[in-house]
Amino acid sequence: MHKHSIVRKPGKNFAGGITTSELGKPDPVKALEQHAAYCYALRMCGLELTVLEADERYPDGCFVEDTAVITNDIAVITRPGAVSRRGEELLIEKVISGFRKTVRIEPPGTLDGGDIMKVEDHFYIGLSGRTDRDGASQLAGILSEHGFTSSMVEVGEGLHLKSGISYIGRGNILVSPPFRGMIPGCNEILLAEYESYSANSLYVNGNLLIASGFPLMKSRLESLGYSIIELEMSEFRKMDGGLTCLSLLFR
Ligand code: CIR
Repeated sequence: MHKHSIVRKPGKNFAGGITTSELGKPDPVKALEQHAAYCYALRMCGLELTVLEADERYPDGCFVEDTAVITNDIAVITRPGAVSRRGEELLIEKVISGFRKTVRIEPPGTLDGGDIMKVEDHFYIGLSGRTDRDGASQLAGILSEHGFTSSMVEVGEGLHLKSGISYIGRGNILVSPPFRGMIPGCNEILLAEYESYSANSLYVNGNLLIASGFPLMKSRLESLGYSIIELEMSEFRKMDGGLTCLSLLFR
């Protein structure tokens, strides 16, 4: 069970962040409303929230997932792969150090939290445009000192590992077509190509947060008995972000 969550509101210059999507500019007011709904959903899942104000120096700062990897006894502060995002992790480090001992990914390694997927006690570390082998090896070493196993997987397509795949408990993973077959031993729920964005879903305390607008995956998950909370994510999607990206969750 997760007890706490750290989130950061999107700022006025949210549209100034990095994106590859061609969905147009996000509306910062709408983004703030969608963020408030996200926070409400996390509270409904039983989490206590630390809600940070936007820091206008970092237009991508609401995507806090990328700044840390948190286990029950340690928080690994990342070194974001995008140069414009370096510094976000130091702001988060200050907050997390109230909850956990912290250690850092050291230069020249880079690592984004969006590339880290935990499946029970095993961590998958995606090697992507943001996470390099040095950053991944540093994380693997720290995790192993704390009793966790890990393995590296190549992220061929998309921004991060979790842009195309999410572990949703009960041995199930949501997978968009290019990410098929990457995670052994899990039951793959394969998404239609046109519903690929919905692969980034957030399983938290027995509830599954999904982006609205993906009826096919929603009905499949309902038929599997998941308790679903649907959230409008249009503005975050325009900036290549999804549901997992907006929070750090821990016990
Ligand atoms: C970026 O490109 O860094 C942001 N615009 C989106 C980050 C999304 N984060 C995530 O998937 N964990």
